[in-house]
Amino acid sequence: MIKLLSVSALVLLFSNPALAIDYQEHDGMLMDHGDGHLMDMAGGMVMGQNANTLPGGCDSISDTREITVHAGHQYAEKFPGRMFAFDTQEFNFKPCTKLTVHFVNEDKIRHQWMMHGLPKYLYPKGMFHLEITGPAKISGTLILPPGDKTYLVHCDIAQHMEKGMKAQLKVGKGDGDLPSIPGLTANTFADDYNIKLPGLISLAESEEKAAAEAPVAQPVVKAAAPVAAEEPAFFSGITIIGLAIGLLMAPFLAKKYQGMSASEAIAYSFEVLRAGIDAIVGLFSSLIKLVYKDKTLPGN
Ligand SMILES: [Cu+2]
Repeated sequence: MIKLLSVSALVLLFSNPALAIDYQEHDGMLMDHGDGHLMDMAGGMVMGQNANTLPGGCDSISDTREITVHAGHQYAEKFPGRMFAFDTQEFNFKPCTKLTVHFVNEDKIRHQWMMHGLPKYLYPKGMFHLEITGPAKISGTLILPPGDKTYLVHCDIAQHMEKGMKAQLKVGKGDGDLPSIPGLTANTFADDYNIKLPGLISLAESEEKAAAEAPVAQPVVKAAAPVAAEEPAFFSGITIIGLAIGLLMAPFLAKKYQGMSASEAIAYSFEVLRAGIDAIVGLFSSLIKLVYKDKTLPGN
């Protein structure tokens, strides 16, 4: 019974946040700031709102459409390496369509549905733009221009497009495809997710081997040689001499230090060190005398 209760408690605990998501509705709260720019106190924003003015070349509204676009992390899960996405990557409408977009941001961060390339005489900066901090919904309306053209739709928050929040909207037949649209067009910079770690390691090793075996241009070798020579070896000659002296002295010193206090031991160490240096200096000076004995200049 207790087990059953705890299981139900766990189920409740983990299912509750999913049930509790309450989308804030911004459509009734927006204030019109003119030029199609609408904002509300909760951070919702619409730019390029146009429900009435026909773009040049449109005799009438050809079609009236309403779409709901979801945005969020979960829509990127099917796209390897991507973090954010819309639930739709391609939209298609007739020229001169009156389009209402209901934008649902499911993440607890800010996202945009921003369309570029619209005629600037009608849309400030050529943009139609919905923006909201989620979870929330916001809606806007525009009238699409005439002609066949492909428009970029993306989220302009830093790195969100690069991480996958990118789509294309084709009016009429469009005029081509945009790159790096998740699941639709090839990445501008391709990633390879099929290769496994051991594969990557052997690839790196074979590249290293190939680089080592490859004939290198002569000047590069010449320039690199002195640098390589200056690099200290892990065990230099001095280190080995030091280690040898240390090992030889260790039993002798251990015996000497027995029963000494710390200060006595330090004082004694300095005494030994001084004696050692004296001995080495003496050795060197006698060596120098020996070497230069026969090389005295004539007349001296
Ligand atoms: Cu975003």
